[in-house]
Amino acid sequence: MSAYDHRKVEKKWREKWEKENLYRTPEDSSIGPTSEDSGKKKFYALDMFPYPSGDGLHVGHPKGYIATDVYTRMKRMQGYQVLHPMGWDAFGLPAENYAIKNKIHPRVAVEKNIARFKEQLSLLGFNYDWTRELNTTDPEYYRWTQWVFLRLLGKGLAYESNEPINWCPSCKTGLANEDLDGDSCERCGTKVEKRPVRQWVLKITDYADRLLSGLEKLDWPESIKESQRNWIGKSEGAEIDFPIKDYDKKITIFTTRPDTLFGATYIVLSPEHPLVQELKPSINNWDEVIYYVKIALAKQDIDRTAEGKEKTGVALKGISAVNPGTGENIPVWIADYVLPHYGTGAIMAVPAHDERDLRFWKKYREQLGKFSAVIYPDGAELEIPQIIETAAAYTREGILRNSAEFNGMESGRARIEISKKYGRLKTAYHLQDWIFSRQRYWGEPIPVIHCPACGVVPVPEKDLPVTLPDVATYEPTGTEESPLAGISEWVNVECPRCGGKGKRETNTMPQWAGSCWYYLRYLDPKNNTELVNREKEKYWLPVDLYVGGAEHATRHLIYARFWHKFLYDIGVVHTEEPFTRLQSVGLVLAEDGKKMSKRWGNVINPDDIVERFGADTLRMYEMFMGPFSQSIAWSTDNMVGVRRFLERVWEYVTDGSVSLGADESSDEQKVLLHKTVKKVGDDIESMRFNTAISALMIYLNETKSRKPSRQSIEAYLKLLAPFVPHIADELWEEMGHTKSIHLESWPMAEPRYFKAGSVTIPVQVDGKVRDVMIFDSLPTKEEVGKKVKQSEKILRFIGDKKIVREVYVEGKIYSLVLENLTEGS
Ligand code: ANZ
Ligand code: ZN
Repeated sequence: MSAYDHRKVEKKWREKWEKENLYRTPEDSSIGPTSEDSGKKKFYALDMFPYPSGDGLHVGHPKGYIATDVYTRMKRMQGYQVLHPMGWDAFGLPAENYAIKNKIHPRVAVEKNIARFKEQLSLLGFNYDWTRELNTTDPEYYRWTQWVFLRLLGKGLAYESNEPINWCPSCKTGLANEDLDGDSCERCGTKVEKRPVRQWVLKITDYADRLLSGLEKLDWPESIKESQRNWIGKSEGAEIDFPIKDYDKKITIFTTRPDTLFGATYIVLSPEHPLVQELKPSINNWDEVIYYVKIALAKQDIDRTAEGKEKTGVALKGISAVNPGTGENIPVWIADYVLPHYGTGAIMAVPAHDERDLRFWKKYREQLGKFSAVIYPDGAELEIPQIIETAAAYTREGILRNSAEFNGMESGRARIEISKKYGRLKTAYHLQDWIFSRQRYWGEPIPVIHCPACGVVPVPEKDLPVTLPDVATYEPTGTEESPLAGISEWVNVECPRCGGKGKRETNTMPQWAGSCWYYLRYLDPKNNTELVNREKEKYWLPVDLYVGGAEHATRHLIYARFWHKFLYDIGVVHTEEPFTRLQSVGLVLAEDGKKMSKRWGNVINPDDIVERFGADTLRMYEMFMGPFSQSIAWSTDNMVGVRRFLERVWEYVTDGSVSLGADESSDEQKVLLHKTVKKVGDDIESMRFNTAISALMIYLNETKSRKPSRQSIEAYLKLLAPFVPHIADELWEEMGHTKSIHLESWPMAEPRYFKAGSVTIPVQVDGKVRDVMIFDSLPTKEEVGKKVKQSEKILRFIGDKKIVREVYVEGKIYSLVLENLTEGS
């Protein structure tokens, strides 16, 4: 047979698979009682769908897609009903900024980019069911995104707010906290400002606790779970009320250390705290106060709270509060390190037991008076002068002193007792509600109408989708209004409630909206009466394997879990979590070790690699590079090594030496084959693709010189098929099969060789392995020795010689040393 020509082979099989719809998942697999597939177990593998950017794919992008492709191909061969879909996440800033830069309508740009992405992906031989392809910018898709918004609105989980938000002066839009990189816009790097802008907000905080506890059951990388925990930031503490002297008002503070109440020396409010305005008549230094407030408002949270930054503040002169424990009057301050959105936006400061409070006290000590320590380490003393001098507060737990009836109590109990007497136990979350509107064109219109008489009126469901109109300029206006505001025919509508003159909401949804629920739409992409059919949802959910980049650890993966839990609450889905198992993909770095980017000129285009070396080589190489979740630099040399391996496979199968008769493999060959079957299956299952491929390479090396049996070659090709689907199908056909190898069943590692816990012990004679013994469980030296003496192979090597030593390394190896006639003589 001719040499391996990847161009010919790959084109042939791609066309054939497409013509035969090899990878189409039946629509009614679960629900049609007549469907022959109805009883099959399902496997739903999901890739994080891409933004179709204008640059096309580089070789790093498909790494995750190759992994799910390998995985699902194996699952299909193992008899599962597989769902492996793909689509496009095409709303949002990246697509819009690209369109603006290149002066084309975003819709046109997106269409063009999708066509390009799809063409590139199709070269890689993926088993996607393209009949389920979806696009978040398709009105038939975003109709349901809008539908979910209306449901959230109906349940009081979407609301309008006018508080200052993050504003990117370059992208000219508001941003959620999650969209910041420190104090800068994550998209363009511009430092963001605080601006009060009318915006829509989703009450994700109502789900904080469930988002946290739900993590426990998930098979996700620990690092991603940890980022979510940190992002949610749950803190158990208490709220305590401090009366304001001569006012019928109180200040409620949040603290994680209510046990330190008797040491609270002053109160600090955030500059935004509403009490600041309310107390104005009694504040003697109002000019100074208002000046400080103004400056604080312009700052980013991160600049206000950063570790190293010096903390500043201003006393509210004329105001004092009463420490409810000691009954003493204490000063009230404002300081920008106290954030308005956390806890109650007010704190009690305890210099003896909190580092930050101590540093602040040292700075303003003349105005803040004396403080005392109230928590003591068991059996030890604390000296205030020493605390001040070393700036080392005692922040640990201990025994209470100077705390009236709580003296002698331990911190743990005091926390509860003091909270009960002076306030209440309270849990706080750092997570904030999700700023859900953008002042941009390219997003889902928010489906509400503002009516002067009725207020906010939801667009009736029957009128969905509210489609994006065409505009002359889609560039941001910078006026806190989206470009949609300029299209009066679109904006001015009848109020659905009173028939009066209403105006459409002109803000659009953030780019994360469409990806909050897309995995549901794949199950039922053409349904135009509901988001997803209940039976299909029941069959396919949850997603069994979700693969994508770790950069989505907080945003996408928190938002999608939030929407899913909401959809669960309103009965659309039956599982509490969408993604059971998550696997992150490591980056493919450029050959120079840098991130692949147009900026560095180090991008490798998959089309070129496919053309020169073949998609199978590219696929196998990317899975072979190293541990899947690690970032690893591309190496053309190593890729060429993989190509050579495939050439050797080609020769091995096509060189005419295959024995077509009965299986003549020796026991040793069988052990190797079954070991390989077991290893490759287990490794794919746990996404250790690199070691699966090594096992396939070792197998070929060790069997190449022998005459292969038909059974063993067939099994071997099946193991290769998920990685290199084109060449595998070609060689399969070459062996006389007419049905695609991808519809064959996965080889079994025979229990005879691979009982659970089975042990193989190589046996050496004078340092060379001559046989392998198989046991059901860990054998003793006697058991191995007995079997060794029955092995014909071993006996042949022993011949007439005497055995001088037998060494057994438990579970590893058994060695015989024979009498050496020349030794020592
Ligand atoms: C008194 C106290 C005494 C505190 C002490 C700590 C140690 P986490 O762990 O993040 O929940 N705090 C409360 N609200 C705040 C806000 N809006 N901005 C800035 N700081 C705030 O931190 C909780 C602690 O951070 C609270 O407990 C409070 O200081 C401060 F020995 O109260 B603590
Ligand atoms: Zn109205």
